[in-house]
Amino acid sequence: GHRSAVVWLTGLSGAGKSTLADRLEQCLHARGLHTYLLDGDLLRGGLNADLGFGAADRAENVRRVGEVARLMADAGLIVIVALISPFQLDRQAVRERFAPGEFFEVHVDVPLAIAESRDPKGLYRRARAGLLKDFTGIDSPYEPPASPELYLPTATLSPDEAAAAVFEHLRAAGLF
Ligand code: GGZ
Repeated sequence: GHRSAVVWLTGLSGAGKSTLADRLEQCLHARGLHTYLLDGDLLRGGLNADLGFGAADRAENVRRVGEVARLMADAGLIVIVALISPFQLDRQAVRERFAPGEFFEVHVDVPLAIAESRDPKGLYRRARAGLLKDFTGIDSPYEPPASPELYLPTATLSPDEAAAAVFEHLRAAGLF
């Protein structure tokens, strides 16, 4: 058996959250651990299809995903969340729904210029052109975590290295 937990990946679009989340989930599955991945980009097609990208809608997005993560942790899962979650206050409110040692905030950090140069969906290009409003890092702020459980600079870490760092952190914390 293993303890339940939430691994909350926060960072810019293009920082590598979804890739890291996928690799981490593979690592955990390989060890027989039970997980569920909540990816912001995918949830916005269903559970959060009614929400946009203004500050109030992002707050509701983060709150809702936090509550779903709470339920899944109650069911005994290791929940991986990949959400930009740009506002310190919203992330703090989610943290308070969990016990100490149950919530792991991971700052997936990349310089804006690198995230922008990746731009796999052309979103930064559209935001720069003024075609996409309220885009994080362009005309909407990202507030970095003051004291995350883990800091991962993904400009200098490969996805596998980043996933291994999270895996080792969870093991060192006694999760499994
Ligand atoms: C930020 C946006 C925006 C705006 C669309 N700002 O990297 P992606 O493309 O594939 O995934 C991002 C996703 C962000 O959704 P989140 O639910 O994680 O955001 S938040 O936690 O702030 O509520 C991005 C895409 O949606 N996307 N428009 N304006 N990202």
